[in-house]
Amino acid sequence: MKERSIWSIAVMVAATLCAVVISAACGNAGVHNPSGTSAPAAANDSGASSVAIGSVLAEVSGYNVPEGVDEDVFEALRSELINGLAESGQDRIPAGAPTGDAGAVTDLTYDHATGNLVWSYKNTGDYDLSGDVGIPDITPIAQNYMAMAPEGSYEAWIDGDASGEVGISDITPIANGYLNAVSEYAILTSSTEGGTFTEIGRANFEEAKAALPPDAEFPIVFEVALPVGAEAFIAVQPVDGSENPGEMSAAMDWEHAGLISCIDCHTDKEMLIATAEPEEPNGGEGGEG
Ligand SMILES: [Ca+2]
Ligand SMILES: [Ca+2]
Repeated sequence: MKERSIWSIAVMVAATLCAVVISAACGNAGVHNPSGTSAPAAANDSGASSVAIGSVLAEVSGYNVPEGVDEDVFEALRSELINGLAESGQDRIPAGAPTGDAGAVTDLTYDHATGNLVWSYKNTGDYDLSGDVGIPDITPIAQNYMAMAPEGSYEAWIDGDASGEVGISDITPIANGYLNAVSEYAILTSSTEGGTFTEIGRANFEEAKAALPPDAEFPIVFEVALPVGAEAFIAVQPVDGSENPGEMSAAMDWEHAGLISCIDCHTDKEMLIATAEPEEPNGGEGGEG
C-alpha cells in the first residue's frame, strides 16, 4: 500500500514537470511573430541568418591593419572587440537590421517646400558608413582616437557610446551590433499614431550615399518624395538585404511637422498659428511641441 502511494506521488511529479515543460514550449511559440500589432517583428524572431562566433572571431583576428593606421592603437581596439564578442556568450552572432536605439531613426521630418521626407542614416557601430557593422569599423576609431566629439560632427557618429570623445569604449557598440546591416528603409504609413503601419515605399542606402555631394561622406541623408498613399502618420524602418526588419522610427504627423517647427522659431507665434491652422477651433494647441 505504502509502496503504491510513493509511486503515485512520483507519477504526479513527473506529470507536473511535463506540464511545465509543455507550457514553456507553448509560451515561446506565442512570442514568435505576434499578429495584429503595429510593432515590427524583431529581426531575431523572423529567421534571420547568423554566423558562428568562431567564424566571426577568425575574421576579426585575421583582418590586416589598414595602411597609415597606428598599429598599437588598432591592436588594442581589436583585442577589445574580440573580448566584447566573446563576452556576449552567443554561439552565433545574428545578422539583421539594427534594433532598439541602434537602429531607430530619430530625425524623420517632412519638407513642405520640396514634398520630400527627410531623415538621416542610423546604425550605431557602422562608423565607416558602409551600411553594416564589422571589423572595418575599428579603423575610424583608430584614426580619430581620443578626438572630441561635438554634436552633429563625424566624430560624434564614431562616439558610439556617447561619452563625448572617441576612444576604446566605442568598441562596445561594434561588438553589440556586429553584422547589423541596413540595405533599405521601408516607408510606412498609418491613419493613427499608434495604429498598424503599412508599407508604401522604399529608400535605398547605396542610392542615398551616391546622391551625396562629391566631398560629403557624412551625414548620409535620405530625401524621398512622399509616396502615394500616405496617411496622417509616417514612419521609417531599416531593412537588411534579407528583408529582416529593424527598429521603426517614431511616427511623424507629416502634415504638421514643418509648420510646428516654423511656429517654434518665429517671433510672432500667434499670427503664425492663426495662419497655419485657420480651421482649428482650439487655436492654442498648435504651439505645443
Ligand atoms: Ca561598417
Ligand atoms: Ca566614446
